[in-house]
Amino acid sequence: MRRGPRAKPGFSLVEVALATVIVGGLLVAAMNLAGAAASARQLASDRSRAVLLAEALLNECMAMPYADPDGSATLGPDPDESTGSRAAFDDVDDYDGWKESPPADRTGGELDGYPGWTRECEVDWVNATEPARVSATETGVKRITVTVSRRGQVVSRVLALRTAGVDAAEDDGLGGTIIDIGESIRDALF
Ligand SMILES: [Ca+2]
Ligand SMILES: [Ca+2]
Repeated sequence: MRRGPRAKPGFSLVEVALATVIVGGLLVAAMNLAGAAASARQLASDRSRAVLLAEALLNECMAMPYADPDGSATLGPDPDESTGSRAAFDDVDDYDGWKESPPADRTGGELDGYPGWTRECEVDWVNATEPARVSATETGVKRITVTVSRRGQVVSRVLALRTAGVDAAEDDGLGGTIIDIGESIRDALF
């Protein structure tokens, strides 16, 4: 009795479909991995640029006198100092409420390469022994917080404490401590 012809070896439709699905899945995984690596690189780059931006404004602010030379005792710029740039700022708390997008130099010239970036500053009186506690009145200690964001996401935040005593002691002009914003410090101060 003759047997029918044996099926030729090859791939069935199901096998081909399965292989296509597997290869497709691997491709997607590889692309996701590449995408994640690119995002991580972008994030690292953003973070280092953001820290530089934040520290530049923090240092500029810290170099100012603690108190306004004209005697104004309220936080924030006086009316004649609100010129749209930081050119007329003459004391630490003039930077309170400052917000710029994109970041600019003191005279208002936009910094190249930062479209979509925002830099802002907040200055508060804080308790000398407990800098997490904000005070409504003068304490002799101002806490300066600079935040840099990109497209609405905070990328860097640095802060420092500035005391009135530094001016009296005629320190090196950078009185205070720049505090690196580790998670523990963030928890303690925000
Ligand atoms: Ca002022
Ligand atoms: Ca002021």
